[in-house]
Amino acid sequence: MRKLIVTEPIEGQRPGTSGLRKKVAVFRQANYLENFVQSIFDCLPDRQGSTLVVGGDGRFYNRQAIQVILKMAAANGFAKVLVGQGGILSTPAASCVIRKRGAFGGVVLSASHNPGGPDNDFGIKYNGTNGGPAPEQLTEAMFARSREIREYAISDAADIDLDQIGMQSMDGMAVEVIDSIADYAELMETLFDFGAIKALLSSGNFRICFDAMHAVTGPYAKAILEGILGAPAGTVMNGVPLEDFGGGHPDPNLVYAHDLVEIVFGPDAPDFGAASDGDGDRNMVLGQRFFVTPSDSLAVLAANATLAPGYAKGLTGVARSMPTSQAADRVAAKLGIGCYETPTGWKFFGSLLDADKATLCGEESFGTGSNHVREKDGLWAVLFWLNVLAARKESVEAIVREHWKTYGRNYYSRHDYEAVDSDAANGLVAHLRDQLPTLPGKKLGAYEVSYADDFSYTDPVDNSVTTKQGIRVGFTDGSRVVFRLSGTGTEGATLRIYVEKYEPDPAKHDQDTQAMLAELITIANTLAEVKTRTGREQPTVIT
Ligand code: VG1
Ligand code: CO
Repeated sequence: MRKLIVTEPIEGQRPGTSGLRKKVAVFRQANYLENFVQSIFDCLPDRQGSTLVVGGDGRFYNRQAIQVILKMAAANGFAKVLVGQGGILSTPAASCVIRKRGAFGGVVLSASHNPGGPDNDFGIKYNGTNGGPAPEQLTEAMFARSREIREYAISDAADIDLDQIGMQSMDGMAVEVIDSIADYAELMETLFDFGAIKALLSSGNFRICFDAMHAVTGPYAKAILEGILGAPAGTVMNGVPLEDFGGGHPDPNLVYAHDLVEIVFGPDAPDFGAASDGDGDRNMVLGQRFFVTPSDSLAVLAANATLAPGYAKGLTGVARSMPTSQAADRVAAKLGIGCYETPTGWKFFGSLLDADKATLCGEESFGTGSNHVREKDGLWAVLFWLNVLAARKESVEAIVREHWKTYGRNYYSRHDYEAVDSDAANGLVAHLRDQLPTLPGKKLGAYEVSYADDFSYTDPVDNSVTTKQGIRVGFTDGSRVVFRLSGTGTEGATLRIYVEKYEPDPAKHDQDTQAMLAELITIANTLAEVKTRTGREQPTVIT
């Protein structure tokens, strides 16, 4: 039976870079989840009689939240919900299912790379009919709704059996529990040369290792890499999703994917290593004792895209988030295709992909994707690399080094200062903003400032404007430093400083990244008064 429950607005339900993320304890407060879900539904007036997709990354509270969402969907007029078996859908798989099944939208439960478990993080976001994250105007409308909500609708029906594939019913609404992997695996097969990848993996002289970090990609990677593509059992490590990701940060970078890093930089290193994050949308790609930066990965995939059947016709354009290095821009220029610079977060790529202005998109934060879905996609990136390796029959390192020779190398690093005092972080950004008008033309060490601004973006498709997306200081030689505050953290503020230096000379392509960037890092720290304002001597994480 449908019930209306009286509630009060709860503070702080503004979605960030990728949905609403809070500590589990916050989500478990009375009415917290219900208020936000009703705020989502209230912003979707056309939902009556439509189909919703629901699934998550399997972290702690996933199953309970899904039962609540199903009951609220039943009471809010949805005709049908498709839910991943066990409540599992990786973020790219959720996007795939929404598109393939023509659903109205989807609710994705994930805090992505943030740690999980009772004392850690949970998250929720809404994806639209195109399979992509709700755009800013919609997430802002949901937030506005959360501030005036007075009641929510929920069914008092019994829980659904999430493990039983097939049709069930809840208060007149159909609930179909679907295989979490099948639709996604089928899509991958249409994009890549599975025959060539299979031949490579079974050739006996190519070894790979995939670290699922105890997160959602485990079953997907096992089914596709070990199942369909015939990689040896054990290729996928940490492959069983755990509610707390084994206590780690499910964030695929050189710091947190340490199990994999030890193997890939060890004495018996495989030819290829990869990892993905909590919800399966990020990827890290490694060759034998060789790290590929995410910005380079986007550029290399763009340059080699036609080797994969799904992209054989070429790309219409590439898009990257503003802090991502400009390596992809050089490929786009050479290919004579469009190149777009968007604010951080996948929601800004949606309109470009829908309008076919961009085919590939990427972010420096280990995110790469294409128009096959409307989310970044970790396992897709891994398969793309394997397709390129199978076609070129060269090592990862050889391919990247040749890329640098052709296009020059963009040395790149990001320094994060996590859980900084929020007032101090806001003060730091305000101080940078104040300096902007005085910077152009100024000499800072060996560098001369050519422009300094607070990044503002006008979407070329719908003309929506998004302001204050990060402070950029560009130098006359093409180097850049960028500053912004994270929109995914749940504790204080996280300051991110992105540093990039372009080096055309192949004789200088073998340097240590931090050493190459040392002077720019000092300039950035001085401009932002990082030590005095944050009280920190060193970044928490360097990627
Ligand atoms: C971070 C990354 C951003 C990414 C976002 C979501 O956001 O910088 O590039 O899109 O996480 O990724 P922020 O605001 O903390 O810098 V995921 O894999 O956490 O959904
Ligand atoms: Co993620």
